[in-house]
Order: sequence, then C-alpha cells, then structure tokens
Amino acid sequence: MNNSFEVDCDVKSQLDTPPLGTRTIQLPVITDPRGDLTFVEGGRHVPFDIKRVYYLYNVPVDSVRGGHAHRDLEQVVFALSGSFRMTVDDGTTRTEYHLRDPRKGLYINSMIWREMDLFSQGAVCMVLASRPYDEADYFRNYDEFLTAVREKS
Ligand code: T46
Repeated sequence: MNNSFEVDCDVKSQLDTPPLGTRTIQLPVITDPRGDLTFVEGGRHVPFDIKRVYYLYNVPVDSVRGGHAHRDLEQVVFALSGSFRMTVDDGTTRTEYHLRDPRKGLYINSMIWREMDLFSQGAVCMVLASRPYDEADYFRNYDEFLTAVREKS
C-alpha cells in the first residue's frame, strides 16, 4: 500500500490510514512580535527520554539519505528549515510524509524502514533520538529488515 501525507496538514486526516509505528507530533509554539519559539521536552512532547540530537544540513537537493531501519531506536524527525520527503515502510505499508513545518515532527518507532529525498535548498533536518548512536542497531539491508519483521509477527 502507498500513501502520501503532508506533515503540515491536519493531523486527524493523517490518522485515517496510519502506517504502523509512525505518527505526527505537534509541538507548542509561542508567537510574539519578535518571532516564534517552539520547545520540546523528552517524555512530554516526545514519547521517550532524549539521549541524542543530530541534524542534517548542507544537503545537496538531489541527495538520498536513510535506507535503513532500527532494531530498537525511536526518533522524531523535524524539518527545522526548508523541506524534504520521508518515506517510511513497516514491511507492509509504504507511506510518504512531506516535512516542512518546524512545529510538526514525525515520530518513527523501531522496525520502520526510512528513506529521505527531495530536499529543498538549505533544508535542515533535526532528529531527536531515544538512544546514543550504535551501528549494531541498524538494518542497512532491506531484505534482512523484512525477514526480521516477519520473524517478529
Ligand atoms: C535516520 C536518518 C533520519 C554517527 O557517527 N552518529 C550519529 O548519531 C549518526 C546519526 C550517524 N553517525 C555516522 C554513521 C555514518 O558513518 O554518520 C555517518 C552517516 O550516517 P547515515 O548514513 O546513517 O546518515 P543518514 O542521514 O542516512 O541517516 C541518519 C540516521 O543514521 C538515521 O538513524 O533515521 O538520519
């Protein structure tokens, strides 16, 4: 099954056909004449304690990133500036999210394959992660990921 969602559209409409293990998260925004301020607290706005933050920047517009899944890691992905496409796949359903609103993140549970492309010029992607970096947590081969999904179900 293939779906496509805008992360800056109405959250409820996105829940009509949710891919297992992904959902959008809306952060608070404080607006005044000086500009907007958004904040995020682990365990409150995201469903885990934040153990790592990383960001992607200086990304060429034709770049393709991701192409892996995680055994245990949970993450929330934001487009702090610009936009990009995040395709997520739980082994059954493949869904596209178009991230472009810094107040709205995409929660990605463990065991979800993800690919990123269609970066706009100057896009900045920030990721909040539930664990420190660990290469052993990655599936970097899609067939191995699918085998593991089937073994779990
Ligand atoms: C994900 C997407 C959204 C580190 O040393 N520490 C880190 O915290 C990270 C994230 C990466 N690295 C190293 C591992 C590789 O040698 O940086 C190199 C590039 O990593 P990778 O090819 O995994 O980058 P992306 O952009 O394809 O994927 C990253 C995350 O790895 C991944 O979890 O969901 O961003």
